[in-house]
Amino acid sequence: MKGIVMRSTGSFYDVLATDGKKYNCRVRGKIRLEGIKETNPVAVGDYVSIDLEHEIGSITEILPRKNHILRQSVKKTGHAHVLAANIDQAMVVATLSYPRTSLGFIDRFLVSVEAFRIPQVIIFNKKDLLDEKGMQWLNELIALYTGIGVRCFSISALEEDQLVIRGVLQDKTTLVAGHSGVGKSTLLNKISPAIRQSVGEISDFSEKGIHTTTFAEMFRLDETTFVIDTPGIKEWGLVDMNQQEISDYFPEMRERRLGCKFQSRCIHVNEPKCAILDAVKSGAIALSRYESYLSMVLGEDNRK
Ligand SMILES: Nc1nc2c(ncn2[C@@H]2O[C@H](COP(=O)(O)OP(=O)(O)O)[C@@H](O)[C@H]2O)c(=O)[nH]1
Ligand SMILES: [Mg+2]
Ligand SMILES: [Zn+2]
Repeated sequence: MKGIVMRSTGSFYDVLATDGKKYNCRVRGKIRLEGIKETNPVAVGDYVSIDLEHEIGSITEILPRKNHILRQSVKKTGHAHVLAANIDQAMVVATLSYPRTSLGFIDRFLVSVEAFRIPQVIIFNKKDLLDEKGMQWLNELIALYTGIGVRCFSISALEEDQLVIRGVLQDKTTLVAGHSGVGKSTLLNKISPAIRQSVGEISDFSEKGIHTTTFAEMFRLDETTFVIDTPGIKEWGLVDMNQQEISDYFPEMRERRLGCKFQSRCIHVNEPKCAILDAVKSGAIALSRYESYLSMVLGEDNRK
Protein backbone atom coordinates (compact mmCIF):
# COMPACT_ATOMS: atom_id res chain seq x y z
CA MET A 1 0.00 0.00 0.00
CA LYS A 2 1.07 3.58 -0.56
CA GLY A 3 0.86 6.43 1.87
CA ILE A 4 2.15 9.80 2.92
CA VAL A 5 4.30 10.41 6.00
CA MET A 6 2.46 12.73 8.39
CA ARG A 7 4.73 12.61 11.42
CA SER A 8 8.14 11.37 12.37
CA THR A 9 9.75 10.88 15.73
CA GLY A 10 13.03 9.69 14.36
CA SER A 11 12.32 6.00 14.69
CA PHE A 12 8.57 5.82 14.10
CA TYR A 13 6.45 7.35 11.40
CA ASP A 14 2.71 7.99 11.10
CA VAL A 15 1.71 7.14 7.58
CA LEU A 16 -1.65 8.13 6.13
CA ALA A 17 -2.36 5.33 3.70
CA THR A 18 -4.55 5.30 0.61
CA ASP A 19 -7.25 3.46 2.57
CA GLY A 20 -7.68 6.63 4.63
CA LYS A 21 -6.22 5.10 7.81
CA LYS A 22 -3.11 6.13 9.69
CA TYR A 23 -0.49 3.49 10.41
CA ASN A 24 2.41 3.61 12.79
CA CYS A 25 5.40 2.43 10.81
CA ARG A 26 9.09 2.10 11.06
CA VAL A 27 11.85 1.67 8.59
CA ARG A 28 12.97 -1.90 8.30
CA GLY A 29 16.34 -2.46 6.78
CA LYS A 30 18.07 0.26 4.88
CA ILE A 31 16.33 2.40 2.36
CA ARG A 32 18.23 4.91 0.40
CA LEU A 33 16.94 7.58 -1.85
CA GLU A 34 19.19 8.42 -4.71
CA GLY A 35 21.15 11.62 -4.15
CA ILE A 36 20.24 11.86 -0.45
CA LYS A 37 23.04 11.25 1.99
CA GLU A 38 21.23 12.29 5.16
CA THR A 39 20.91 9.95 8.08
CA ASN A 40 17.13 9.90 8.39
CA PRO A 41 16.03 9.34 4.86
CA VAL A 42 12.28 9.31 5.51
CA ALA A 43 10.73 12.73 6.04
CA VAL A 44 7.32 14.23 6.64
CA GLY A 45 5.66 14.69 3.27
CA ASP A 46 7.31 11.67 1.71
CA TYR A 47 5.22 9.33 -0.36
CA VAL A 48 6.12 5.81 0.70
CA SER A 49 5.24 2.19 0.14
CA ILE A 50 4.30 0.36 3.30
CA ASP A 51 4.11 -3.28 4.24
CA LEU A 52 1.46 -4.06 6.87
CA GLU A 53 2.17 -7.72 7.49
CA HIS A 54 3.41 -7.15 11.02
CA GLU A 55 1.74 -5.38 13.90
CA ILE A 56 3.88 -2.36 13.24
CA GLY A 57 4.00 -1.51 9.59
CA SER A 58 7.20 -1.00 7.74
CA ILE A 59 8.20 1.54 5.18
CA THR A 60 9.79 -0.31 2.34
CA GLU A 61 10.32 2.39 -0.23
CA ILE A 62 10.38 6.18 -0.62
CA LEU A 63 8.84 7.33 -3.86
CA PRO A 64 10.77 9.95 -5.81
CA ARG A 65 10.55 13.43 -4.31
CA LYS A 66 9.53 16.62 -6.01
CA ASN A 67 11.76 18.52 -3.56
CA HIS A 68 12.81 18.63 0.06
CA ILE A 69 14.06 21.07 2.69
CA LEU A 70 17.17 20.35 4.66
CA ARG A 71 17.85 21.73 8.05
CA GLN A 72 20.90 21.80 10.25
CA SER A 73 19.98 19.70 13.28
CA VAL A 74 22.42 21.11 15.74
CA LYS A 75 24.39 24.23 15.13
CA LYS A 76 27.75 23.53 13.55
CA THR A 77 28.32 20.07 14.95
CA GLY A 78 25.26 18.23 13.71
CA HIS A 79 24.33 16.83 10.38
CA ALA A 80 21.64 18.20 8.20
CA HIS A 81 18.36 16.35 8.21
CA VAL A 82 15.47 16.40 5.84
CA LEU A 83 12.83 18.53 7.51
CA ALA A 84 10.09 17.85 4.98
CA ALA A 85 9.57 16.70 1.41
CA ASN A 86 7.23 17.45 -1.48
CA ILE A 87 6.43 21.02 -0.47
CA ASP A 88 4.56 23.47 -2.68
CA GLN A 89 5.23 26.60 -0.64
CA ALA A 90 6.77 27.73 2.63
CA MET A 91 5.05 30.26 4.85
CA VAL A 92 6.58 32.27 7.64
CA VAL A 93 4.34 33.94 10.20
CA ALA A 94 5.93 37.13 11.47
CA THR A 95 4.93 40.04 13.70
CA LEU A 96 6.28 43.57 13.81
CA SER A 97 5.49 43.80 17.51
CA TYR A 98 4.64 41.52 20.44
CA PRO A 99 7.03 39.92 19.63
CA ARG A 100 9.00 41.67 16.95
CA THR A 101 10.29 39.28 14.32
CA SER A 102 13.66 40.45 13.06
CA LEU A 103 14.09 40.99 9.35
CA GLY A 104 17.23 38.90 9.67
CA PHE A 105 15.11 35.93 10.71
CA ILE A 106 12.67 36.47 7.84
CA ASP A 107 15.49 36.77 5.31
CA ARG A 108 17.26 33.69 6.62
CA PHE A 109 14.05 31.75 6.29
CA LEU A 110 13.51 33.01 2.74
CA VAL A 111 17.05 32.11 1.73
CA SER A 112 16.86 28.64 3.30
CA VAL A 113 13.71 27.96 1.32
CA GLU A 114 14.79 29.65 -1.90
CA ALA A 115 17.84 27.39 -1.88
CA PHE A 116 15.43 24.55 -2.61
CA ARG A 117 13.48 26.61 -5.15
CA ILE A 118 10.31 26.53 -3.07
CA PRO A 119 7.99 29.57 -3.32
CA GLN A 120 7.61 31.67 -0.18
CA VAL A 121 4.78 33.47 1.59
CA ILE A 122 5.05 35.92 4.49
CA ILE A 123 2.10 36.39 6.83
CA PHE A 124 2.42 39.52 8.92
CA ASN A 125 0.16 38.82 11.87
CA LYS A 126 -1.20 40.99 14.72
CA LYS A 127 -1.99 43.88 12.42
CA ASP A 128 -4.48 45.02 15.06
CA LEU A 129 -1.61 45.96 17.38
CA LEU A 130 0.02 48.40 14.96
CA ASP A 131 -0.33 52.16 15.22
CA GLU A 132 -0.12 54.46 12.24
CA LYS A 133 3.67 54.36 12.14
CA GLY A 134 3.64 50.60 12.48
CA MET A 135 1.18 50.30 9.61
CA GLN A 136 3.41 52.45 7.46
CA TRP A 137 6.39 50.25 8.20
CA LEU A 138 4.30 47.17 7.48
CA ASN A 139 3.33 48.57 4.08
CA GLU A 140 6.94 49.33 3.28
CA LEU A 141 7.93 45.78 4.11
CA ILE A 142 5.11 44.36 2.03
CA ALA A 143 6.26 46.49 -0.91
CA LEU A 144 9.85 45.35 -0.38
CA TYR A 145 9.08 41.63 -0.22
CA THR A 146 6.42 41.67 -2.91
CA GLY A 147 9.02 43.39 -5.08
CA ILE A 148 11.33 40.40 -4.81
CA GLY A 149 8.62 37.90 -5.60
CA VAL A 150 7.40 36.87 -2.15
CA ARG A 151 3.64 36.81 -1.59
CA CYS A 152 2.71 38.86 1.48
CA PHE A 153 -0.42 39.11 3.60
CA SER A 154 -1.13 41.20 6.64
CA ILE A 155 -3.75 39.84 8.99
CA SER A 156 -4.99 39.64 12.49
CA ALA A 157 -5.51 36.02 13.41
CA LEU A 158 -8.04 37.19 15.99
CA GLU A 159 -10.31 38.51 13.22
CA GLU A 160 -11.85 36.60 10.33
CA ASP A 161 -8.75 37.14 8.22
CA GLN A 162 -7.83 33.48 8.34
CA LEU A 163 -10.26 32.83 5.49
CA VAL A 164 -7.85 34.57 3.15
CA ILE A 165 -5.03 32.36 4.37
CA ARG A 166 -7.17 29.25 3.98
CA GLY A 167 -7.40 30.21 0.32
CA VAL A 168 -3.62 30.56 0.09
CA LEU A 169 -3.23 27.04 1.44
CA GLN A 170 -5.88 25.40 -0.76
CA ASP A 171 -4.72 22.42 -2.86
CA LYS A 172 -1.13 22.81 -1.72
CA THR A 173 1.27 21.38 0.81
CA THR A 174 2.56 24.30 2.86
CA LEU A 175 5.37 24.31 5.36
CA VAL A 176 4.61 26.82 8.12
CA ALA A 177 7.27 28.40 10.31
CA GLY A 178 7.59 31.29 12.71
CA HIS A 179 8.89 32.27 16.11
CA SER A 180 6.94 31.27 19.16
CA GLY A 181 4.34 33.87 20.12
CA VAL A 182 3.57 35.20 16.64
CA GLY A 183 0.16 33.54 16.54
CA LYS A 184 0.87 30.46 14.47
CA SER A 185 -1.29 28.19 16.61
CA THR A 186 -4.08 30.75 16.78
CA LEU A 187 -4.11 30.98 12.99
CA LEU A 188 -3.84 27.24 12.33
CA ASN A 189 -6.57 26.44 14.85
CA LYS A 190 -8.93 28.86 13.18
CA ILE A 191 -8.12 27.48 9.77
CA SER A 192 -8.85 23.90 10.66
CA PRO A 193 -10.27 21.97 13.59
CA ALA A 194 -8.04 19.09 12.48
CA ILE A 195 -5.10 21.06 13.81
CA ARG A 196 -5.43 21.23 17.56
CA GLN A 197 -2.69 23.32 19.03
CA SER A 198 -2.29 25.00 22.36
CA VAL A 199 -2.30 28.76 22.26
CA GLY A 200 -0.08 31.00 24.29
CA GLU A 201 2.04 28.28 25.77
CA ILE A 202 5.53 29.47 25.27
CA SER A 203 7.58 26.35 25.45
CA ASP A 204 10.75 28.09 24.41
CA PHE A 205 12.18 28.25 27.89
CA SER A 206 12.19 24.54 28.62
CA GLU A 207 13.65 23.79 25.22
CA LYS A 208 16.51 26.19 25.52
CA GLY A 209 19.92 24.64 25.52
CA ILE A 210 18.71 21.19 24.67
CA HIS A 211 19.97 20.12 21.31
CA THR A 212 17.05 18.10 20.14
CA THR A 213 16.25 17.50 16.55
CA THR A 214 13.08 19.22 15.52
CA PHE A 215 10.58 17.18 13.63
CA ALA A 216 7.84 18.50 11.49
CA GLU A 217 4.23 17.38 11.61
CA MET A 218 1.75 17.38 8.81
CA PHE A 219 -2.00 18.02 9.05
CA ARG A 220 -4.59 17.35 6.41
CA LEU A 221 -7.15 20.10 5.81
CA ASP A 222 -8.86 18.25 2.97
CA GLU A 223 -7.96 15.66 0.34
CA THR A 224 -5.54 17.97 -1.44
CA THR A 225 -4.54 20.49 1.21
CA PHE A 226 -1.80 19.84 3.76
CA VAL A 227 -0.04 21.98 6.31
CA ILE A 228 3.32 21.09 7.79
CA ASP A 229 4.00 22.63 11.17
CA THR A 230 7.58 23.05 12.32
CA PRO A 231 7.40 23.59 16.06
CA GLY A 232 10.37 24.81 17.98
CA ILE A 233 12.49 26.06 15.11
CA LYS A 234 14.10 29.21 16.33
CA GLU A 235 16.76 29.58 13.74
CA TRP A 236 17.20 28.75 10.13
CA GLY A 237 20.75 27.64 9.60
CA LEU A 238 22.02 27.64 6.06
CA VAL A 239 22.93 24.20 4.89
CA ASP A 240 25.81 23.55 2.56
CA MET A 241 26.04 27.03 1.12
CA ASN A 242 29.25 28.66 0.12
CA GLN A 243 29.73 32.42 0.07
CA GLN A 244 29.36 32.72 -3.68
CA GLU A 245 26.12 30.81 -3.62
CA ILE A 246 24.27 32.92 -1.07
CA SER A 247 23.59 35.88 -3.37
CA ASP A 248 21.92 33.43 -5.75
CA TYR A 249 19.18 33.00 -3.18
CA PHE A 250 18.52 36.72 -2.93
CA PRO A 251 16.31 37.22 -6.00
CA GLU A 252 17.25 40.90 -6.28
CA MET A 253 20.95 39.96 -6.44
CA ARG A 254 20.80 36.99 -8.73
CA GLU A 255 20.85 38.87 -12.02
CA ARG A 256 22.71 41.93 -10.81
CA ARG A 257 25.75 40.06 -9.60
CA LEU A 258 26.62 39.19 -13.18
CA GLY A 259 27.65 42.85 -13.46
CA CYS A 260 30.35 42.62 -10.78
CA LYS A 261 33.87 43.13 -12.00
CA PHE A 262 35.11 39.99 -10.24
CA GLN A 263 32.09 38.04 -11.42
CA SER A 264 31.54 34.86 -9.47
CA ARG A 265 34.53 35.55 -7.22
CA CYS A 266 32.85 38.71 -5.89
CA ILE A 267 31.10 38.22 -2.57
CA HIS A 268 29.91 41.86 -2.57
CA VAL A 269 31.54 42.94 0.66
CA ASN A 270 34.26 45.43 -0.33
CA GLU A 271 35.30 44.51 -3.84
CA PRO A 272 35.74 47.28 -6.42
CA LYS A 273 33.12 47.75 -9.14
CA CYS A 274 30.59 45.57 -7.39
CA ALA A 275 27.15 45.75 -8.95
CA ILE A 276 25.49 44.70 -5.70
CA LEU A 277 27.17 47.42 -3.64
CA ASP A 278 26.18 49.96 -6.30
CA ALA A 279 22.57 48.79 -6.13
CA VAL A 280 22.57 49.10 -2.35
CA LYS A 281 23.94 52.64 -2.64
CA SER A 282 21.29 53.64 -5.16
CA GLY A 283 18.54 52.08 -3.07
CA ALA A 284 17.67 49.46 -5.70
CA ILE A 285 18.51 46.81 -3.12
CA ALA A 286 17.07 47.43 0.36
CA LEU A 287 19.66 48.05 3.04
CA SER A 288 17.94 45.61 5.41
CA ARG A 289 18.25 42.87 2.83
CA TYR A 290 21.90 43.63 2.24
CA GLU A 291 22.56 43.58 5.98
CA SER A 292 20.93 40.16 6.18
CA TYR A 293 23.07 39.08 3.27
CA LEU A 294 26.24 40.27 5.00
CA SER A 295 25.39 38.42 8.21
CA MET A 296 24.96 35.24 6.20
CA VAL A 297 28.15 35.65 4.19
CA LEU A 298 30.30 36.71 7.11
CA GLY A 299 28.51 34.77 9.84
CA GLU A 300 30.69 32.10 11.33
CA ASP A 301 28.14 29.32 11.11
CA ASN A 302 28.56 29.57 7.44
CA ARG A 303 32.19 29.96 6.62
CA LYS A 304 33.57 27.04 4.75
N1 LIG B 1 -3.50 41.09 19.34
C1 LIG B 1 -3.35 39.93 18.72
N2 LIG B 1 -2.96 38.84 19.42
C2 LIG B 1 -2.81 37.68 18.78
C3 LIG B 1 -3.04 37.55 17.38
N3 LIG B 1 -2.79 36.28 17.02
C4 LIG B 1 -2.42 35.64 18.15
N4 LIG B 1 -2.43 36.45 19.21
C5 LIG B 1 -2.08 36.14 20.61
O1 LIG B 1 -0.67 35.90 20.69
C6 LIG B 1 -0.38 34.92 21.69
C7 LIG B 1 0.47 33.80 21.08
O2 LIG B 1 -0.31 33.11 20.14
P1 LIG B 1 0.00 31.61 19.69
O3 LIG B 1 -1.01 31.26 18.66
O4 LIG B 1 0.14 30.70 20.85
O5 LIG B 1 1.43 31.81 19.01
P2 LIG B 1 2.46 30.71 18.49
O6 LIG B 1 3.49 30.55 19.57
O7 LIG B 1 3.04 31.31 17.26
O8 LIG B 1 1.72 29.44 18.22
C8 LIG B 1 -1.73 34.43 22.20
O9 LIG B 1 -1.99 35.08 23.40
C9 LIG B 1 -2.70 34.85 21.11
O10 LIG B 1 -4.00 35.09 21.60
C10 LIG B 1 -3.45 38.73 16.65
O11 LIG B 1 -3.67 38.74 15.44
N5 LIG B 1 -3.57 39.88 17.38
MG1 LIG C 1 2.15 27.54 19.00
ZN1 LIG D 1 29.78 42.10 -6.22
